[in-house]
Amino acid sequence: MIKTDILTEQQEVIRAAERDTLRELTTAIAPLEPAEDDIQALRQAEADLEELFLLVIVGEFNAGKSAFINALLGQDVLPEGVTPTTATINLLRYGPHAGERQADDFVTERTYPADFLREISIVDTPGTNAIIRRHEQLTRTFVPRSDLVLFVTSADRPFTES
Ligand SMILES: Nc1nc2c(ncn2[C@@H]2O[C@H](COP(=O)(O)OP(=O)(O)OP(=O)(O)O)[C@@H](O)[C@H]2O)c(=O)[nH]1
Ligand SMILES: [Mg+2]
Repeated sequence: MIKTDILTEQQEVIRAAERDTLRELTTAIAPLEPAEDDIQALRQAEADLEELFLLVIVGEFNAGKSAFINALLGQDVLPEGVTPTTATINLLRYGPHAGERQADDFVTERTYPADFLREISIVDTPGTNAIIRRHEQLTRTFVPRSDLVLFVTSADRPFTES
């Protein structure tokens, strides 16, 4: 588990207890042959405890979402560009080395050794008006789990339809 400065010792204890409860529940329901969705929900709840704070960045393509994240981290972690650049959802979390892994067709998992990421994982998303529309995954998987959603818009075109 990644140690954070955000939680107090007592809150860490509660988090550990909650994780144990989820594991017990997973074991307890196993003989009942639960649906895959239910098992997945428990696994996700456990994973969400690890990833305490999830910041999701959304907005149109070319709005500067990736640039915003790079500025936040003070390093060029994510590719930026004038054409639709971010093609998949990028889940960025702390790791001792910079790394990238294609989790599935829609999600790229990246690690980066920035201290900021020890406390907060960041989700960079493809622009909402890009040609390829793959927002279902985002709306279904990441927005409900997020603690903060930041909408980035360009001062050039602040109130477009999308
Ligand atoms: N002048 C200026 N350029 C910026 C700013 N923010 C981003 N850019 C540039 O605008 C372009 C688009 O930025 P990105 O960060 O790639 O935009 P994005 O929202 O991630 O775009 P997609 O990944 O395509 O959805 C890049 O060339 C950036 O370097 C800004 O505040 N000022
Ligand atoms: Mg981008």
